[in-house]
Amino acid sequence: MSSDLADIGLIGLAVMGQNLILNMNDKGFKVVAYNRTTSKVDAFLANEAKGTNVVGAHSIKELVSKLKTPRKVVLLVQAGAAVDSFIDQLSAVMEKGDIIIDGGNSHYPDSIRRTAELEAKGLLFVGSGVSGGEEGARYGPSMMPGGSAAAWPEIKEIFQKTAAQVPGPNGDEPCCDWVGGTGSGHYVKMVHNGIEYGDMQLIAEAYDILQVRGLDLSPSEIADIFIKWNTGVLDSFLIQITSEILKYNDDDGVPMVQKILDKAGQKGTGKWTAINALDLGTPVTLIGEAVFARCLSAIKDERTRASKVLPGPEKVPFTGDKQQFIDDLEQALYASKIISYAQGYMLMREAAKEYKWELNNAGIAAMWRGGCIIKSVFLGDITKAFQKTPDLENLLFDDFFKAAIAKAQPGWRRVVAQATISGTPIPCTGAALSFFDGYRSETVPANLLQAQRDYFGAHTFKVLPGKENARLKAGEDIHVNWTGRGGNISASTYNA
Ligand code: 2AM
Repeated sequence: MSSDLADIGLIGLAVMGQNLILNMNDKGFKVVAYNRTTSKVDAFLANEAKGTNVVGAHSIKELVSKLKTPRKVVLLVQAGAAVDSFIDQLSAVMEKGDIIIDGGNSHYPDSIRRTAELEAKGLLFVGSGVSGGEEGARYGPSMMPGGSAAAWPEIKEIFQKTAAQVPGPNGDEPCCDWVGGTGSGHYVKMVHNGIEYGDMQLIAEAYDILQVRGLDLSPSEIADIFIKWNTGVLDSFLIQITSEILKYNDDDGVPMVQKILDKAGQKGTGKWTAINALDLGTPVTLIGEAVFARCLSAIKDERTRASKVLPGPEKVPFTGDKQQFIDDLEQALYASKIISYAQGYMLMREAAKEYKWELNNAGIAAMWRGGCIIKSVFLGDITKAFQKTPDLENLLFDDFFKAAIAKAQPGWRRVVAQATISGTPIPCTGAALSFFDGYRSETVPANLLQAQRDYFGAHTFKVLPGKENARLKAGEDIHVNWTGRGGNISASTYNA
């Protein structure tokens, strides 16, 4: 009898859920399917799941009764109230040690709360980012599980076999590993999406530099450049699809990309990443700029009015060495991408401190190597960097990336300069270079900011080591009476 029991249950028969079930079935696992609207269970069994080992359930009780212990149920339902509703229903009939996995697009604070609530009842909870869309779910997504650590050995085999596989030195490696503690799976998925915003915007900027305002190349010519780049350090899914997009023509032969309204949408995960970066005080400038670039794109009517009244530089045909400039641009894109991932890891490092996670840094990059939108060869190099030095302070300190940035730097600067002169907006490429220049600076002009703050608000400052004297004492909060007028009171005692 027990051999008839299923390995895992899944609730939520939208396309993602259906595809994940079929994927798990292909990998040899027996899955029970359930959905709020139970007619979808019957329809699924009669159609997509016909001839498979998938079984159906028409109630939560039936679903739970058909599972091996410890029971494992994946939720792939709309984020928010639906997740809480199913967690309530499941926890009423599940037993100690059973596992609920939320594979939807939940915001990580919800996953932190749910883990605590379920662990208090003796159940285990895993919040798992699942990336790769419908195609990924069907043939191998990137899966980022985190939460109750005791759940991992129980779900590891199913998750790692269901996930995308990428070739490694010792055979195929799954794009799924344990991320860390409660909420970290959905957190890392959120950062992944933020990084995706950055990668896309960087590619869009390179395209813009190559088109009318820069080298004046056609979409098809730009596609050829991207095809070549896709064989080098930029080898990635996004570069590949961009080349395919740029080659795609409408029925009249006009490139489709030239007919698409330049207003970008967004669903919110990039914004969440940027907000979290602000909350944690971490300079994740590139993702922030990528989100704002979409916001700026969205005010098309206002931009159209501005374009009529705010002149830019005269268009001057590019006279330099075109191939050199294209090579420079490749390096600028690569260097900016390194900065973006370095910033993403800085954020995850801060979050790990804040939420008391021990994050699997090498594993995170490894999970993103396949199955998801940001998959790339480059992520293999990040995996190696963190395998070599698990507590690497910053990706930019790794020898490989240090050398890569050093090599890219001259071209990167030429591209930023050229784009600035020609009036081409490069919010992310430019922000990346400014961040790099700030990060590598022992001295930044924050001394002046502190002086200004002290001048107008008596906010005090600390003395620079080596410059102490009787007036400027080490370790003290110092206030100077800059004008000779008013009092000597500091902002800690005086709130104007
Ligand atoms: P449905 O088919 O019964 O609408 C994606 O929308 C998935 O989330 C679907 O399986 C959908 O179930 C489910 N879902 C959305 N909102 C829900 C809710 N409030 N309660 C239960 N399931 C919900």
